[in-house]
Amino acid sequence: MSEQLTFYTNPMSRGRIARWMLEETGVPYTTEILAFESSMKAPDYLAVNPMGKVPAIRHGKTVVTECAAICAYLAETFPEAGLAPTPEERGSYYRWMFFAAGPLEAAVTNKALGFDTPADKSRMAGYGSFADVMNTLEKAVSVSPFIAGNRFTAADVYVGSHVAWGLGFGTLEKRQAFADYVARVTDRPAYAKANAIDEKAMKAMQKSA
Ligand SMILES: N[C@@H](CCC(=O)N[C@@H](CS)C(=O)NCC(=O)O)C(=O)O
Repeated sequence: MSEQLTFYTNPMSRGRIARWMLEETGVPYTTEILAFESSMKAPDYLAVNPMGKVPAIRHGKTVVTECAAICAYLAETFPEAGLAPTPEERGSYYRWMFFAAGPLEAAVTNKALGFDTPADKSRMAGYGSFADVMNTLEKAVSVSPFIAGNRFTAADVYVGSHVAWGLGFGTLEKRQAFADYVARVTDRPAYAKANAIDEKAMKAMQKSA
């Protein structure tokens, strides 16, 4: 019997990245929607993720937090979905997934908070500067149709989510290469389905608030 898969999320969060990945795998899962500042900080959930943040998944006895790790875990655990990298894709797959989880996330967050690395201190910052990150990301999404090569992988769920959210919220520079990449990676039934589920959940939460 397959193991129980539980998804902890809030529809107004990065949980949407994990939802998209779950829908890409096509495996059944149950969802627990948590409220910021209440159930997300309650002992039951802190036992799952001591950070008190979403998303998280529990698969049997295995807990995975961090969107990038959830994407990679699901791709490897459900290889029939075809979203894990081939040996040829593996380098770019991990390179850009980690780049998005580290330098990109940090640069975008700091910029949104009004901080950019002083030019004489960029050596100390893992992401260098916001400009370095934007230019590098533009090259990464332009050399091949997908981030790891010629086909869609779990790395596109993660990197594509960052780029789509960044363009949507205005935290990423508006560049044609970013918009083209988002159009390529989001043109998928699982993306539409995941968003429809979260939009519905979000409206239900807002109605009951
Ligand atoms: N590094 C984490 C970030 C998770 C995160 O920051 N989630 C936010 C929502 S987008 C959250 O749960 N915030 C609630 C809080 O910090 O109280 C990941 O990639 O999964």
